[in-house]
Amino acid sequence: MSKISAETHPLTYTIDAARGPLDLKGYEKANGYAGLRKAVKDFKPQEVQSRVKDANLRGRGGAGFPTGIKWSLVPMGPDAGAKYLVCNADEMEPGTFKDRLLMEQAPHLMVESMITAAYAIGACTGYIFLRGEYVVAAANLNKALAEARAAGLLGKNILGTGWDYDCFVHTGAGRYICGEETALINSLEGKRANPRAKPPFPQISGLWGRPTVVNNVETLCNIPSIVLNGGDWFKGLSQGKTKDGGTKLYGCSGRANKPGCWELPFGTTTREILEVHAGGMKGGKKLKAWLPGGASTDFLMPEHLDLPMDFDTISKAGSRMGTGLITVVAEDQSMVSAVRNLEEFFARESCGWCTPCRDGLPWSVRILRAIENGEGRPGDIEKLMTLTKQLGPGRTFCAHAPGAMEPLQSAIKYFRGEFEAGIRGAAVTAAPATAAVRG
Ligand code: L3W
Repeated sequence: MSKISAETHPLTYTIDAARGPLDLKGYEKANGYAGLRKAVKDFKPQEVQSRVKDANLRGRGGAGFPTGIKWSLVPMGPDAGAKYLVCNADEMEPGTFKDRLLMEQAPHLMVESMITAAYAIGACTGYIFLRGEYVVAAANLNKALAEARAAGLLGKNILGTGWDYDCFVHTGAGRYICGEETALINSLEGKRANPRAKPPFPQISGLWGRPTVVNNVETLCNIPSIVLNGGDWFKGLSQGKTKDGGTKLYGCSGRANKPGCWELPFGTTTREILEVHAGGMKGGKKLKAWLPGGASTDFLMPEHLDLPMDFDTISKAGSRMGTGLITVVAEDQSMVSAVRNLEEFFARESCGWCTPCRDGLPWSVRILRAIENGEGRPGDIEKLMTLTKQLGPGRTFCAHAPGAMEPLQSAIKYFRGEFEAGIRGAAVTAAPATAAVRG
């Protein structure tokens, strides 16, 4: 990896700088709060929005929606009334741990980002909706918020602007579905975490029915340096590897030698992530398949390793980049077992609000368990394929079940032979791919 500097690795630089003292003093020494100070001194809120739009910052939570466009949908002006900024820090996607690192190791970056983004949309209150198990992050963030409050960076008349804003940590009670933005909003309101129908999008009607922006941790943490350095600088960080700008916290887990998370130019290839940063496959095994970013994406194959990891390229290859933290499966691992494990997770985490998701996911688990034990019945693969359609996009309230069907449909597509082996009564064994590679 090239030398870490604020100009080339804005997130890692801050993490490294904060690693000594996590406190306000240490953060300010590393140019902390300079982005916020510049925003309130040099720019009107809409000008901060324009800067973020120029940077073409796309959401890092999994969907890649342009942040500047999301913000521009929020009503502005003196009569706009109460507005909220919510940070989606309910990081629970299997294999995804990038936001935890940011919040634990650079809590003031999160706080500065929550203030700067709130200034841009004119929010009166911010909430960091934090995964309940992230106790170290909660402690560090609460300490950083208290320090910022004491320094006049939060509260009344922030930095003499006349603008009042405060920000709070709200810890979740442990449900994956709270990462879906409208379920998160219901949970924040004290209701059961069922997703709401969209539209209306939260930017128009969100928390307490008021305009609300929900952004991911990593997305927000890019804001201060974009304000400081501008959109062209941000776009240049991807070094021409892709048309999307910036760096990305990519990662790797599964059967790799050195699982981890690294800030790299957007559009870095998976081969580089796996072979250079994660040290290759454990025990010299061959790579069998990989998930690009969390469990709710389609498996890709070794033939896809040289594609740039960006939203559009990975979509064209038949999957989604998602969170960009890959999970690798080795040649001797069973795809049926891998998928059964993932579907168990999704079935357990369904909120139960709509029937296809509530009943369809446990059904897929029962069939997969039978196949895994060599007790599958003729027609089971077809039943699974039907489920992937019936739980697919447009059939459910939110993206939970359609996301859950992605690893299943792609595993059957590429490794149908392994599923068939479980139906004939044979024990499940790892087998080579049986389908042609897409894209
Ligand atoms: C205004 C429109 N706003 C979309 C906004 C929307 C939201 C953002 C993305 O799921 C996926 C999911 C996971 N006018 C808009 C609009 N927006 N159209 O854009 O919206 P959307 O619906 O595309 O996605 P989503 O429902 O937010 C995100 C997948 O990412 N994922 C990652 C999961 C990550 C975690 C985690 O722990 N960090 O769970 C991985 O693949 O499955 O499909 O703000 O309001 N017309």
